[in-house]
Amino acid sequence: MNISSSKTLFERAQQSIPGGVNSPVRAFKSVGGTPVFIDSAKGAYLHDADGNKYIDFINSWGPMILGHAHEPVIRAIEEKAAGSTSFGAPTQLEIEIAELIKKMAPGIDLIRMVSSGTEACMSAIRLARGYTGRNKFIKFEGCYHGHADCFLVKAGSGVATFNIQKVPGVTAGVAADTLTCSYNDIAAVESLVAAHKNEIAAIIIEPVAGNMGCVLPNEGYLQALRKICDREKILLIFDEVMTGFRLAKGGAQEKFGVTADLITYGKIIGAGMPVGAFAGRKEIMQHIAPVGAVYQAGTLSGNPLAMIAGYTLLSELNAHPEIYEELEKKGAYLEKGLREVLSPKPYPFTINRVGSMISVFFSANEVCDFAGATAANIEVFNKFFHHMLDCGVYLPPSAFETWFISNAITYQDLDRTIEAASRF
Ligand code: KE4
Repeated sequence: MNISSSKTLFERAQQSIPGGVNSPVRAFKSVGGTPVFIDSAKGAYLHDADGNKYIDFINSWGPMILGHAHEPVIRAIEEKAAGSTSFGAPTQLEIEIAELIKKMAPGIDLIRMVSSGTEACMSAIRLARGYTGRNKFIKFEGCYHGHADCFLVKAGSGVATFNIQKVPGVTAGVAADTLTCSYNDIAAVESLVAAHKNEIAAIIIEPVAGNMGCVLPNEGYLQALRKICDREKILLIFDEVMTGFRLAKGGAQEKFGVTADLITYGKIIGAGMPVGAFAGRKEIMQHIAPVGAVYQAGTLSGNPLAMIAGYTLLSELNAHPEIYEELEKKGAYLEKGLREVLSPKPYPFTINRVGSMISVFFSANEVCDFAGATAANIEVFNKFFHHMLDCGVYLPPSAFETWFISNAITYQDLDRTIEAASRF
């Protein structure tokens, strides 16, 4: 493919932006090569600065569940923008999206909007600490909850992609309150809880991990975490920034039948506009200012453009639950096709999938935690990534990221993706 414009733009970008990108994982640093600069997108397709067209399996890292430039969302933003982009004052629309989310997802009495998943997760940890009076929390190796200091300990996503063992700038003091153990190992959680009796405010988890590639919870794992939290009076926080409104209307809580104490959202609830949120029962959420003393704030929290975009997308998902069945069928079709065409290849592989979240690991073993993900053959993944990109299929540029399927993708697109993989 001719990507000369992207090459020129990347050179230029690096003169003014660190690494030429505004988020590290976009830089193709781990897969190598030049990141393609995107000019526009519509439905399931991206168009880069050289006019190349790609089938998109990043979908802005999750938000574009109904595809790019989804007509109703674009129209809603255009209309709303005419009335200004932000007021910094309360609006009826914020009530409407809050009431809609309460209708769609379990376990929510109150929800606070913020502007990113990082803000949502860091606020949820502060609230858990303020509510319990405890300082420590447990996160899982390979899980990513945004770039707040306290989360940058054995984190996934870009931290794993670049194998950053210790992030400079994160102080020992902050890291000391972050306890970690491997995903899917309930005994490890029990040991941490025993060693830090009455010190742990929360356990935060991606109920389906997407930031070490797609990794599923073992049967009963989430339920076991729920039991430990109930027994130890620890708050269970589901980070549903990726899974929320993607795995089901009620996200992972609905899919796995486990209700968390706090839930964080992002991505889909903004339909590609900057939105995050944290939510939960009133007895916890009412500790948030201005009702309680746990301070949290944001200039653009709940701004009308982001709210109307999210409200429009969520309304469609709420009204058409059949979308989730369609996404499941498309995910299963892609998984089946990839298994068929990759089997005769010289590289062992395994595929993890939940609904429209899927990952291919070049490993002979099952991948159920970060150790398994890092043991996979990254070099082969990087070759696969570039092969697929040259075939017009845009996968996440890291072995430690899940792919996202949008409902705008057609079975013809899926066949083209499978055919491209058959030529690897
Ligand atoms: P943001 O601050 O990037 O909006 O959300 C942080 C976050 C929190 N929780 C989960 C489960 C997430 O996946 C994320 C962000 N996801 C990454 C993709 N792995 C964003 C992509 C990027 O960092 O550029």
